[in-house]
Amino acid sequence: MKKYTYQLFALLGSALMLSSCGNQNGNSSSGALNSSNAEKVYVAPGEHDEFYAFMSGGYSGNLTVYGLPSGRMFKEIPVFSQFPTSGYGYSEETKPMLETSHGFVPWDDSHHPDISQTNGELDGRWIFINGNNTPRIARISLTTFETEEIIEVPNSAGNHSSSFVTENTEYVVAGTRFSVPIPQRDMPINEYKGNFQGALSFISVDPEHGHMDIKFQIIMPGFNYDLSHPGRGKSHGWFFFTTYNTEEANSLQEVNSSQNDKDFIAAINWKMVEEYVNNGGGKKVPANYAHNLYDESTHTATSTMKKEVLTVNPLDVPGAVFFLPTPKSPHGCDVDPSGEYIIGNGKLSADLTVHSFDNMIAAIEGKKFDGEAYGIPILKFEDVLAGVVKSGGLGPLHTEFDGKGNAYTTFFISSEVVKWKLGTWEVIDRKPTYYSVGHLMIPGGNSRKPFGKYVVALNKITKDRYLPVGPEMEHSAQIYDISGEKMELLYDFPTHGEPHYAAGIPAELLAPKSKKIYRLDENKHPYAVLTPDQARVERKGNEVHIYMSTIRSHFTPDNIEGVKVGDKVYFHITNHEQDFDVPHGFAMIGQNTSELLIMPGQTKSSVWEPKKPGVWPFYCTDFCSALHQEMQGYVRVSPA
Ligand code: CUK
Ligand code: CUA
Repeated sequence: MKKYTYQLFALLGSALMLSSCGNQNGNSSSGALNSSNAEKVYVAPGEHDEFYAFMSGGYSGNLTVYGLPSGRMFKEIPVFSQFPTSGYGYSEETKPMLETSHGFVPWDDSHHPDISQTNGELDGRWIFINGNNTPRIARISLTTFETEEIIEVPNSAGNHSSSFVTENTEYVVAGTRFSVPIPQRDMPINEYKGNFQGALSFISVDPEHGHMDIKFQIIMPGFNYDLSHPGRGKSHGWFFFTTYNTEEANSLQEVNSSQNDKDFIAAINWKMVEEYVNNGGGKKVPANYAHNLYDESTHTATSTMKKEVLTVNPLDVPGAVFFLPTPKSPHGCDVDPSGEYIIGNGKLSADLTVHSFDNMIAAIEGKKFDGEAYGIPILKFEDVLAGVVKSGGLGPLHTEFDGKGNAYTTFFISSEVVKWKLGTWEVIDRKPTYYSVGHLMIPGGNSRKPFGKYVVALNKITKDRYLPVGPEMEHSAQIYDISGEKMELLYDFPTHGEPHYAAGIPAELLAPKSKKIYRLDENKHPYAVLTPDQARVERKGNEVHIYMSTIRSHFTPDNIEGVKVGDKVYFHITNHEQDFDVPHGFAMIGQNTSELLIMPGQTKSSVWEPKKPGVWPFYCTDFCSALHQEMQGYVRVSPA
C-alpha cells in the first residue's frame, strides 16, 4: 500500500511537471483567433458588461471586481489587507477592521467569495470571503462595495472550507483546514493523533443588516477539512465538507496523509444541530476573537473582543453527523442545483465520485453503517454512491453547474475543463486550460439558478500567455462560451493576486442599486464638519484635532498654525461634494501612513506626528478639477 502511494506520487509528480511546462512559443494554445469569438467578448466603449465577476485575491488578501465577458477589472475591494489607494486599514476609521486576537493583522490570504442567497438564488445583497491565514470571515456590501464586517473564527487554523452560504443566507460556514489543540495549549506535536480537533463554524447572518455572529462550532475529529458546500433544495439543512489526512499525520503529509484509499465527505445536518443549541445544547468555552463592524452612518469601524463561543460535540447530537467515504484525498465538494448530487473530487485520482443525497438519507434511515470514526457513523461507499465520472483527466479539483443538467470540472494536472452530464456521468466535452486550472466559475454556478452562459477558468500558471514581465507573472483567467454543446475558448485576461474561487452575478441584479454618493446630511461621524463654518482646530493636551472640509478646489482651513513637535495631529476631513465620483485625497509630507481618499459626503481621519519644526505642505491626491494642483495647504510646526 505504502509503495503504491509512492508510485502514485511519482506519477502525479511527473504529470504535474509536464502539464506546467507551458508552451514557450505560445501559438498552439489559442484556437480562439476567429472574429466571432472576438465579438463575443467585445464590449464597445461606453457599453457595460453583462456580468460582474468577483475574484478572490488570494495572497493579496482582497477581492477584485471584473466585468464579463470583457475581462476588464473595475475595482479592487480591500478586505483583509491595508490598501494605500483608499487608505483602508490606514485611516483611523478603518484600522479597527484589521484587529484580531493576535493584534493588528493587516494582511490575509483570501480564497472563496460567495454571494448571499434567498431561496437558493443569488440575491446580490452581500458577498462573503474567508481569510485563510488568520481565520476570519468578511462581509462586503454589494451596494457600496465596501467591507462592512469581519469576524475572527476562534479554534480554527487555516480557514479554508469557507465561506459558503446556506440557501437563505441563514449561515455563512467556515471550516478549519488544520486541526489544532482545542483550546490551544502547549503540547508535543507528535501527539496530534486523537488529540487535535477541527472546528466547523456556523456563523449566523442577521437577515436585515447582515451582521454575523458565531452561532455554534462543531468540534470534529482531527482531520483536515478542505472545502465545503451547502445542500440546496431537497438537501437544504445539510452541509458537506471534504476531508483529507484522515490518517491524522502530523508530518510529511504529502506522503503520510495519502495512505488511506478513501477519506471522507462529512455530512452535517445543521438544522438538527441548530435545534439542539436552540434548546440549550452545547457548551460555552472561553475563546478570544475580534468582531469588527463598519457603520455606514458614522463611516467608522469599531472592534469588539468576544470572550466565548458555543461548541457542540457531534456525539451529543445523534443523527446529525455522518461520514461518506470518498476516494483519494477529495478537494472540492460541490452540490448540484437540484441538491441531489454531492461531488467529491479526489485530487489524486482521475475519476469523480458523485454521491446521492437520497441514497444517503436511505442509508441513514436503514442504519446501514460501515463502522465509525471517533463515534461518528461511516456510511457504506456503495450505498451512497450515485455514479462515477470516468473523466480521463488527472487531478480533479472543482465543479460548477450550468443549470441545464451539465457539470464542469477542473483538472489541475491534466490542465483542462471537462464537461459532463449529471445522471449519465458521460463526458461531453473537454478543453485545455493555459495552464493548470484551480477553480472555475459560472455566474450562479453554485446556486439553484446558474446563469450558464460563460465559464471562467482560474489558472495557477501563466507562462507564455502574456508579454513577459520578469520572473513573476500575474495569474491568468480564461473565459469560455458554454451556451452550446461544446465549450469555446473566447479570451484570456490577467487577474490580480491568486484568485482561488470567484462569484459572478448578472449586472442587472447589482448595478441599479449601486450607491452613488454618501449624503452629507446623513453623515453622523463624530468629527464631521457639516458646513464650512464648523471647520476648526482644537487642542487637547498634546493632541491637535483639525476639523477640515473640502470642496473643489480647496481645504478649509488651509493654513494651520500652533502645532508643535511631539504633538499628535489628527486631520478629520469631510468631503462636501455631493456629485457622483468626485473624491478628494489628502496627504501630508512625512506622514507614516497612506493618503486618505474621501468620497463625497464622507469623513476620514489620519494621524501625523511631526518630528521637525518648519512649514510643511499637504495636498489633494486625487485629480478632482482643473484647479486640483491648487488644492493644498500648510501646517506650521514650532519647536516643542
Ligand atoms: S482552493 Cu485554490 S484551487 Cu483554496 Cu478553493 Cu482549490
Ligand atoms: Cu481635490 Cu484634487
